[in-house]
Amino acid sequence: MNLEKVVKALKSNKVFLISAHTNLEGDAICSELSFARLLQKMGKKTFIVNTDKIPELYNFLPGVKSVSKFNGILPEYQVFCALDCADRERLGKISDFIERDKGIINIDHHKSNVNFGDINWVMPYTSSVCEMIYYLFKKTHTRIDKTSALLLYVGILTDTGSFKYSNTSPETHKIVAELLGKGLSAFRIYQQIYEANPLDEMKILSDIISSFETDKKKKIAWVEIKADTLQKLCSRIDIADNVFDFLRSIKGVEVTIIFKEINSRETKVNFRSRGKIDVSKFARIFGGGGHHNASGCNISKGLKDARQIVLKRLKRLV
Ligand SMILES: [Mn+2]
Repeated sequence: MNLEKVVKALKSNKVFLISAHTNLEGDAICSELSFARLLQKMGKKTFIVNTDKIPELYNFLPGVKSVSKFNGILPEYQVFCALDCADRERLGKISDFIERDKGIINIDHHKSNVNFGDINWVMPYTSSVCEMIYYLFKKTHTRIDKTSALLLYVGILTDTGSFKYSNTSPETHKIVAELLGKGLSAFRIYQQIYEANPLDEMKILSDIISSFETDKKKKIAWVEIKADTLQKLCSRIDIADNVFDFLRSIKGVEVTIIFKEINSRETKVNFRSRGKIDVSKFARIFGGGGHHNASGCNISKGLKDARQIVLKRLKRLV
């Protein structure tokens, strides 16, 4: 199994460079931090470098200061580890700087993963990469201390939408029970992540939510967010999580979408499905990817054109 190959590579090398996808979120950050802690416990040297900056929301996580934003130069390393990335492009700019003669370990749970590494450990039906890092702790017989437990917990919590998405399994709950047993407070962690939103951003969020639209059949619900609105939102609040939580609660809606205007020629599109439609497959039509129930893509069109193209194709499926 590829887990064994990963363990072997970890044991036989000394210096690891860890990175994750652009638009960092809970699972990406927490899997990096917990993976680095595991490696350090194994006596290894680690660097965490990402194309993007960590959102303010996650500043409370232990070890977050050890994470750097890519500045064009990579530290000396032996093995590159990509976490939570379905393909190299998801790494962003940093992917152009990975040295060819060095190995890549690809650890991911996206169904659309293209196995771009030299070692590919991909578990598509796992809640999160953090759940996979938990398995790595177990496989290497490394003790999970309270800090590692917190990191793994936050990654699993956020990637399962607080244990409500379809990627939540009995196994996930067993793991989480063990992690909480290390002395974590589920209540306090929830408050830190979900109940500390700044008032001004909540007002913007409520404007975005109240602007939602649906198709005639009421199977698709979406919002559009203009570039200037996006700029007003600092990184303290996860807009996608909040908008999708609202839209998906509408009875009968199969697919929910957020169209984000990057500029007049580019739109970022995120999809969530209730299960009938494989939005990973749908996003791939536009060069994107993701999971069966959560995916995204970038379309080289303005907001209005992108919306029309996507809805036209999607209406045929719902
Ligand atoms: Mn993930």
